[in-house]
Amino acid sequence: MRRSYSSIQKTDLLKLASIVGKSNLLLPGGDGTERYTTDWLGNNPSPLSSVVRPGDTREVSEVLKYCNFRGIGVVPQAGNTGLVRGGVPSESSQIVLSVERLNSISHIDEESGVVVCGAGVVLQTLDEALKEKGLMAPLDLGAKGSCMIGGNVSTNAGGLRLLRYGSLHGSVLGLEVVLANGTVLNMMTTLRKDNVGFDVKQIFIGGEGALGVITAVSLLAAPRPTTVNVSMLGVRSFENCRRLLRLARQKCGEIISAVEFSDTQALGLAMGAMAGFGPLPFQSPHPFYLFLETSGSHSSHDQEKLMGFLEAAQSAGLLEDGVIAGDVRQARSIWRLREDLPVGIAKRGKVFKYDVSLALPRMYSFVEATRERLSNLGWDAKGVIPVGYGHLGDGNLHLNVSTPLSISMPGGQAFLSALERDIEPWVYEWTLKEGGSISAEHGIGRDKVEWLPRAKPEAVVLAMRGIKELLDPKGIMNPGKVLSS
Ligand code: FAD
Ligand code: 2HG
Ligand code: ZN
Repeated sequence: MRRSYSSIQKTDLLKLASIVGKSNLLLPGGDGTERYTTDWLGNNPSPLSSVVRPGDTREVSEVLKYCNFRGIGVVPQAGNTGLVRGGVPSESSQIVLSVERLNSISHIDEESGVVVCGAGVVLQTLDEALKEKGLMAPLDLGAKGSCMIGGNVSTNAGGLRLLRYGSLHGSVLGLEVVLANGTVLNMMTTLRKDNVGFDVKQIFIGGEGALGVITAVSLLAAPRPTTVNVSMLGVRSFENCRRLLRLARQKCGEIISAVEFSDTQALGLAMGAMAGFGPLPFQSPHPFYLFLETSGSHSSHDQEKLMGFLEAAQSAGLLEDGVIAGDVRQARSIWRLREDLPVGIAKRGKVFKYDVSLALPRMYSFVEATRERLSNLGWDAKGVIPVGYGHLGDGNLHLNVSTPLSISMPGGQAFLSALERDIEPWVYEWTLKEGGSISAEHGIGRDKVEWLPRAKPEAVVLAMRGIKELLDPKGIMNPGKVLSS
């Protein structure tokens, strides 16, 4: 059953302005709403939506209470770097609720490593504040300069170091959440252990704004490593990347903090499209690249282990070439080659993105199968290039299908629609047939709503709907995302 939502009247805007202050209600046309209604990939489904920017939990509660009463759809937004159209409105009858003003870090406890902060703190800002106390955010991603902790928790973001520090389901200790009717759930514990009843906060971690607005977070930070080694290895085949991962686990297990990979096509596309991307630190290209980071507290111990791994890898014939960063600047430029891949690839033209978990032996087969399919259908001759990269250590592949066109170019719309029909539903069917996940870390958002019921058992989807109905009976929270209404 499709719900109906109220259209927004002038009286609604006056009421919202009275809650958050006139300057924190942005109206389309002149107030700069575009950066809130357009997502990172350039999708702008509802340019006419207004934006409300509450300054504290009480204001969030007042806004939601009013919108719930009026039946106005609310789209929570943090840094707006999401990749599945979850944080932008799909209709002008929805408003964006930005948490960007909830940006204070209230407390960092050096002894326990717990940090308490607002949902609008930018991840990189949080990490820099933690650094001063010898601590580190337990997650890291390429979007760290813009994404915010509230958005990270709401998407259960994975990123580059999940392999070492685990998911946010483990490192988030407490949350403050405002429900659709304005009720504030205070679950802001800073305790490591708390088994008093159900752990209700968990449903908001990865809740994608469909159940409530996260306003504050208490997070267990990690001790900041004092020795970090970053290396980039040239590898002949994906099979050898897997062998190297296994060997790295054997030889450097406890100090590994990231194992990422990219195929040569992904790096080639980014280098071709983005000025300043690269060059590669090798004489000649290799079919695959592995990015391996170790982190610890004893430099000679870590280096000895890393060298042991590299020597074993060389003797086993698994390595074509390799570099180890000699200083922080070199480490940074190696990491940029991996972290900026989405940025570089997006500069070429429209990209279709698929974020899947697959068993390692089948992970790269997905890219190969897509390449074969699109080539058989003649798309390679039209400049369509499927590439693969991602979080090898977590079994999370990012298949990106890059095109030379954007939607606004002449013929772009027809070209891209026809291509999309040849990619989807095939990619999702392939992933599900292999027992994989159609969303490893980016979420469902708007992009995969139709696929969620096929990716989970019916009884589980019903339980999800029951939770949604209980917490948001009028369906105002992020309408049309995660679960169809
Ligand atoms: P937004 O984009 O603003 O929102 C994301 C979702 O959360 C939306 O559904 C929104 O409604 C909801 N939401 C936001 N704030 C709240 C809140 N306070 N309460 C309730 N719901 C809320 N993701 C990864 O997992 N791993 C990566 O390695 C990674 N790398 C990236 C690299 C680049 C260059 C880019 C552009 C994106 C990357 N992402 C990655 C995707 C994205 O950065 C993450 O999903 C991130 O966690 C989103 O945070 P945000 O603050 O931008 O959230
Ligand atoms: C990454 O790991 C991000 O770089 C983005 O999750 C992946 O853009 C993508 O497909
Ligand atoms: Zn990723």
